[in-house]
Amino acid sequence: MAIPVVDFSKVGNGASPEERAATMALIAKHCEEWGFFQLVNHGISEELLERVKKVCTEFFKLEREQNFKQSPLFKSLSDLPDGQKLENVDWEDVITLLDHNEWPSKTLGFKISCLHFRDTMAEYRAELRKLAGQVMEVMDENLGLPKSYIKNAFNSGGEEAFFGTKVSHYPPCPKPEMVNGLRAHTDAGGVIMLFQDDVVGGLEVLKDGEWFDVQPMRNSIVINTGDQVEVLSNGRYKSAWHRVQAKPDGNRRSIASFYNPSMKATIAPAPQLVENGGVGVEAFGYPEFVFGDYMSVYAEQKFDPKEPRFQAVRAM
Ligand SMILES: O=C(O)CCC(=O)C(=O)O
Ligand SMILES: [Fe+2]
Repeated sequence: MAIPVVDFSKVGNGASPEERAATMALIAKHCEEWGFFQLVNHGISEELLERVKKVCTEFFKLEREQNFKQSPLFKSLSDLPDGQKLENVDWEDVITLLDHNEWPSKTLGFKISCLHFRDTMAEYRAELRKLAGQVMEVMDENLGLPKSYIKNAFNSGGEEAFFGTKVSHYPPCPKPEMVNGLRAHTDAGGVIMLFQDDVVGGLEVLKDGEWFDVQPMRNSIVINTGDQVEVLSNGRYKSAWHRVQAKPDGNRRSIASFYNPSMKATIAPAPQLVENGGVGVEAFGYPEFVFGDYMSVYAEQKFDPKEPRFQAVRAM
């Protein structure tokens, strides 16, 4: 079974009321049952997406590939005796783009290709930030929350929401059974938008105790919800476990954009979603906390179950 696909144009202005209602209901169901779905007709131009793929591939080849091949990780894997598995590492090359770090200028010279990378990724990030806003509004509506509820919660605490983009490559792995591409985890933050490789698969999501492929689909955007949406929705939208398998062939490109609360934002279940609102959220399991505190716990426990993280942050 493949993960669900949603035509996002059917929630937009051009859709009939019936089409819109049906698509909104589907998105609600996918958020509740999967925590993962793919958007097509999401409004981001094919031309931009093609450029993003090109500059990211070029960037990896020019700036990263050689280092990866010379990394201690590469050597550890080739030295590892058969039958063993490398623990606590991921077969992944990562750079992260932020608002004030649109490109990792410290590591790069002023090559033309890098300028293309920076400009294209800035354009892409602006589009993805808009898409995050639209997806959050759909979730507000489906959860019966006022418009912009989730966005305002993430932007609380006197700081703007965090918006980061992780550009990953999972190079072909000579011994894929001996290392993970990316170990299983749930995402800490809010709404995650993934532009994954058209061809090379490897991403899997856990549903009802079974792992499912997140099937590559040309120029689609995969949406998943993180731990903070689980808390805000009072458990209606659970963050799903996912992982990436290392693969023997092909270099998998995957660009994950995270729309997360600001570090100072206070996160708690929306009062509208807590039954018998007067009793207090503690009784229902999800704590109220500052997101920065959650992140300090997550930094130590990313690859562990989320429930102890909720417990830890409750005690802070
Ligand atoms: O690379 C991928 O496809 C998934 C990345 C991911 O799950 C993450 O960075 O949290
Ligand atoms: Fe993730």
